[in-house]
Amino acid sequence: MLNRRHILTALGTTALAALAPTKLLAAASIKPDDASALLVIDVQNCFLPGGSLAVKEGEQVVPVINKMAKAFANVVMTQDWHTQGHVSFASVHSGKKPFETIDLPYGKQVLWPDHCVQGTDGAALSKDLAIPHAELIIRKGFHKDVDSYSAFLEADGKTSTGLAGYLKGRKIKRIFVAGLATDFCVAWTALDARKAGFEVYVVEDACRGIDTQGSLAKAWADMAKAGVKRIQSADIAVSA
Ligand code: VGL
Ligand code: ZN
Repeated sequence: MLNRRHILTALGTTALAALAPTKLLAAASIKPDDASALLVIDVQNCFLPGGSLAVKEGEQVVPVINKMAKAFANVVMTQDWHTQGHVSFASVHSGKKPFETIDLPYGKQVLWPDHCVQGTDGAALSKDLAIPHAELIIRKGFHKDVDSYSAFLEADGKTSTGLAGYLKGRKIKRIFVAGLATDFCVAWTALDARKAGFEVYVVEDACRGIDTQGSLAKAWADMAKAGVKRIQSADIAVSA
């Protein structure tokens, strides 16, 4: 005869047995294919500890990205690449301090400390990135009077970097976005990738944010609304 305790134990075991394989599968359920590309956004010295616009815990994305990149046949990296005296620098607007905003012809612009000036050490990619198979490095923000958080479109909303054309030419359909910073270059890139018709995943633990004036929560809300999928690096299968 089964008493109440036996029945509960039996149920418990069944429930566990049923859960375990599902959980294991869910742990790495996304397998990048040849139509997938990883976009590694702005993992540059200026955004890392000691940099002029250091993102909190920014260095923690590097090992996560290096590991994840092994799952991708296609990897593209970006570099924020500003002129000296770039319009996004607070230092060129008298009386303005970093993290304040101004109105520019193309809209509202957050002002930043000088960062990622072309050819400087701060603009270099982190030496700890280990992605030798990355096939393209795209630079952005190189027009003095226009910023470009997005890897696809400059902040005027119309000047293309050419990245969508490149990816479409390579028959890429799915974009996975990682890097710095979640609420600026990662989010703007993910949103523009959606607008360009790609399926888009942002890998949360492979990104870190700046979070000024509620920007991080807003970025995640905007991305959710646009159909960007929020995933973790453990969701991606890295085959042996
Ligand atoms: C970025 C602020 C200014 C970024 C670039 O990479 O997210 N943020 N320039
Ligand atoms: Zn910048």
